[in-house]
Amino acid sequence: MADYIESISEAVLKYDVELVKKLVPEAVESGVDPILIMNEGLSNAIIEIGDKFGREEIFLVELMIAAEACMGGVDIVKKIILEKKVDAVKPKGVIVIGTVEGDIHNIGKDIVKTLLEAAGFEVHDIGVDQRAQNFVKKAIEVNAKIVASSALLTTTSPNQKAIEVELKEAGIRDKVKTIIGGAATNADWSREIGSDYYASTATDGVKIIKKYFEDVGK
Ligand code: B12
Repeated sequence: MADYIESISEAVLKYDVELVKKLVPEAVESGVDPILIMNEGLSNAIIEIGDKFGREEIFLVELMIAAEACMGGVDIVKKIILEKKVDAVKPKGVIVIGTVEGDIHNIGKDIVKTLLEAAGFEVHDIGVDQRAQNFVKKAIEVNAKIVASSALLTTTSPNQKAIEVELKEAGIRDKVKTIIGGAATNADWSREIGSDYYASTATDGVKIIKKYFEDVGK
């Protein structure tokens, strides 16, 4: 099992998109937990690549190819997780999710979305590079109880604050809870901008959201 996780990581680190696409379904077939594949095989590898990029050891183009390999793997895991979803009958709650304006990072957001859907929530993904107004517009349209935003860049995380402001301006701040995540965020940032919750991982985010809906109902 650990061998598969390691091989998947190595394939991302070697920018081998095809090998990632081959190994991921094989790993699942042989009983490796798909969530482990996302969190340890794929995410850890892309974060290592990001560190190399940060230290200027690799070029942007290499970062992009590694991201493509990682996304290829995440897409396969997503399909597998959602196929296995059992409690699809009645959604447990409505959530709007997206990546903030100026930011096109979607891997983490997509993992959060997949795990939420697998847990039975109705998730409206507005995509990447989304203005605060779009989060609010969608929340009103679908009557969401949670607005979740992802920010990976220190230059774009202020747009999570903009979501708080827009929710207030629309007069619905007391009707929805906000949760933030992504590498540019932390608990202090969450407190500073007044978001209700922060999670450092997709799994923790899903736990928080599940607990919220269990406590208050839909
Ligand atoms: C892959 C990647 C890219 C890919 C993105 C591909 C894609 N489709 O997403 C590409 C190559 C396009 C890219 C571009 C850029 N990137 Co980039 N990128 C990364 C990298 C390596 C990994 C991000 C990632 O996918 N991680 C894996 C996922 C699973 O982790 P995650 O997103 O953090 O999500 C997890 C949690 O945070 C959480 N989570 C995430 N969102 C949410 C939301 C909620 C609600 C919750 C509850 C939880 C949650 O759940 C996830 C799973 O547990 C990071 C390095 C890093 N350490 O983050 C740099 C990084 C974020 N990028 C960086 C930079 C600088 C850029 C560019 C500006 C580069 C350039 N010069 O052009 C551009 C910006 C483009 C833009 N406008 O957005 C910097 C940011 C520096 C900073 N402090 O602002 C980083 C940190 C790299 C570095 N060390 O320098 N990037």
